[in-house]
Amino acid sequence: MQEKIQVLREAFQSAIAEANTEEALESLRIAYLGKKGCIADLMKGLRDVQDKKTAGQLINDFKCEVERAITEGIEAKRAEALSMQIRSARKYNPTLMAEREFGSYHPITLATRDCEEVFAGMGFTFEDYAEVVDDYECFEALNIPKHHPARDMQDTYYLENGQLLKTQTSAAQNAIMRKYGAPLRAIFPGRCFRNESTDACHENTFFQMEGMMIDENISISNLIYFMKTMLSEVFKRDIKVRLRPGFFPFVEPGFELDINCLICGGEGCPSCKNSGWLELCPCGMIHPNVLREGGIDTEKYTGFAFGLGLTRLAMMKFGVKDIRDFNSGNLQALMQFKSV
Ligand code: FA5
Repeated sequence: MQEKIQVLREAFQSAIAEANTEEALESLRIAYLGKKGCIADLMKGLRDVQDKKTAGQLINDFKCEVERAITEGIEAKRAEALSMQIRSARKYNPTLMAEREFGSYHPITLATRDCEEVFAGMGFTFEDYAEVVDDYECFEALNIPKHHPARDMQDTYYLENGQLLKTQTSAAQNAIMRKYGAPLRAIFPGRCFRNESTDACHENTFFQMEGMMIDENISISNLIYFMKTMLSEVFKRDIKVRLRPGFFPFVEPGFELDINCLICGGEGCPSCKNSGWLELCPCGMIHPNVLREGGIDTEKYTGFAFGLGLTRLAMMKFGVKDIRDFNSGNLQALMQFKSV
């Protein structure tokens, strides 16, 4: 019996060394431990053996050896398969990335970047400013004292603590003058809030981009040159503009710069309130009171400022007929600008 077991043990050892898969190990289990397997045969042979106890013990030891070797082999194979799975899951798979849907930049972000690029090329710095400001920043520093009728033009959201939601990017003018002094060239885009009834060209939340240039001998011709350059570079084509007098207490003289509506080509449509023109960029020479309030020497320096309606510019640039689409969160509408 001992010799028989030794022959089987050697055969088992070479078979298990070659069993590379869990299936191969399972086949070995059936061949050795199954009902009709080698060990069952050995047990049947016990009938013809005299020292049954010793032989039985030998068979049992061999059976335990086989069981342990097969169980350990299967566990090792399973651990190996699991770690392969984890490794391959971590692998970067470029084909999966290609199938994924990516978001896109908001058209106002795209328009802002275009403007920034144009102004950066003309030596302007780029500033950020708060959305919650106080009465001084938004009005008083801009030559709009309390009870001035010009306040009515901007229906303001006041907070309980007396602060307010910025109605115009001009609210940053004073802080920027105080921060840099003169000479100065800066643009500062920002979100503005007004309690307005909305229509195709009015939103209660919209973007403006303010710009200021302060230096010696700055005149209206500089203002007109910068406005024209900015618009022709942003739109990359000839567009009709008109300049007409406009009143803002913080500029003197003040102008309204309108753009010929690019949605209807000037014929009149809801996007331009049927006038064929869209108010886009009021501007003017900064009022001496405002310069003085910003700590600028008005004997030496003059400057211009403008308040570009960035959301309206994005409407015209991308042919969006209704300004409300920008804040709608309608992904189908916004995703169209993916490849712009
Ligand atoms: C102002 O806000 C002035 N601060 C602009 C300015 C700056 C004048 C510096 C002179 C010097 P106004 O309220 O007109 O002006 O707004 C400026 C531009 O913002 C408008 O021409 C328009 O393009 C845009 N705008 C104003 N209100 C809305 C609105 N409700 N929805 C969308 N765009 C608006």
